[in-house]
Amino acid sequence: MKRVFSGVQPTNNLHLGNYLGAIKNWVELQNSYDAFYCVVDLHAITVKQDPKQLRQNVLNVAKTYLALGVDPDKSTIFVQSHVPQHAELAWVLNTIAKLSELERMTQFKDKAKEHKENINMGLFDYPVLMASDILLYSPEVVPVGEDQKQHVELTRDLAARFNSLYGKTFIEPKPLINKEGARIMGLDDPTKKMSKSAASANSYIALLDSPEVVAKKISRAVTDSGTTIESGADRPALTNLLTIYSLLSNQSIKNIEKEYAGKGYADFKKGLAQVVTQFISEFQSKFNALDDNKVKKILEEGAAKAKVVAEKKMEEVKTKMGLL
Ligand code: AQP
Repeated sequence: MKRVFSGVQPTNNLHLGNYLGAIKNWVELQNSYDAFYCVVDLHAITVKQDPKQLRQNVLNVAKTYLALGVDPDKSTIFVQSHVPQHAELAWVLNTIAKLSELERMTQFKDKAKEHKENINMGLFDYPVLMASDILLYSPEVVPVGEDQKQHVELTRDLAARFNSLYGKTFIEPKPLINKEGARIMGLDDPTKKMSKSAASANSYIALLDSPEVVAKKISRAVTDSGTTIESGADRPALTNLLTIYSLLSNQSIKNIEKEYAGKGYADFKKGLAQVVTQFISEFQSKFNALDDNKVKKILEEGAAKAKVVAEKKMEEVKTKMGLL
């Protein structure tokens, strides 16, 4: 059975962009692939975290996967730091990754600007750790949002380089990126992607926001000049809101435009708030019903399964490289 691997950083509660850009795909893929879905906590610590909050976030991200439909009977769900081979392979790949290719990574450039006081080696090396996460499991595909495409391409380059130096060891995985929803934009600035560590919470809709907060954030969302409810290249804010509406309600953007023809932004935002609230309420009732101890058990079992695969691959890497 072909494999799929992906992960999310527990930097905060997840938002609609994480769901529509990535996790929605995971849920479908687990039916036809051997799926490995990880909570990538070692990535999260590349920016400063409060230990107590981080522990809670790791558990919340795992619960979010489950409440969104990732099924532990079909998918291996685990925490990155529970499988030490991720960090071990990252060291190995560091010896073939080039400084110049890491300097080109746009996420590093953006995060370095955002965290000027803490531009640490981990932040710079993030893509190599991500390559290790992926390559340990030999997946054919990696479902991600548009922002992670560059990192998956680097992963392919590192896999090919290792293979040519030491013989065929890694599969070169392909990024799997949705046509719609691959880049959900910030509500307060449609030129920036929705991000869970954005400076303003008004930028994102967190899956754990209350219905009141959702309605408030949507009512404050930036709109374009003009008054009609239409998408288009010159209307980035409306296009973003229509995309969210369309993906959560399973209606085409054309149909939604027709429904709101002759109506204004207030009506549209009210309708969007209803669609988002309904989705979020269903999600939250599943999330709240999950028992923390049962989730921890799922993560333990997931790590045990992941370790079997990761240890085998790491042994192969060491042998190929001449490590005794
Ligand atoms: N705005 C987005 N639209 C579509 N997909 C998105 N993803 C993130 N933001 C959007 C996808 O969600 C998955 C998990 O992302 P991540 O947490 O590992 O890191 P990220 O890409 O850096 O996401 P955030 O929300 O912006 O986190 P912070 O603020 O902590 O850096 C990935 O597949 C990503 O593409």
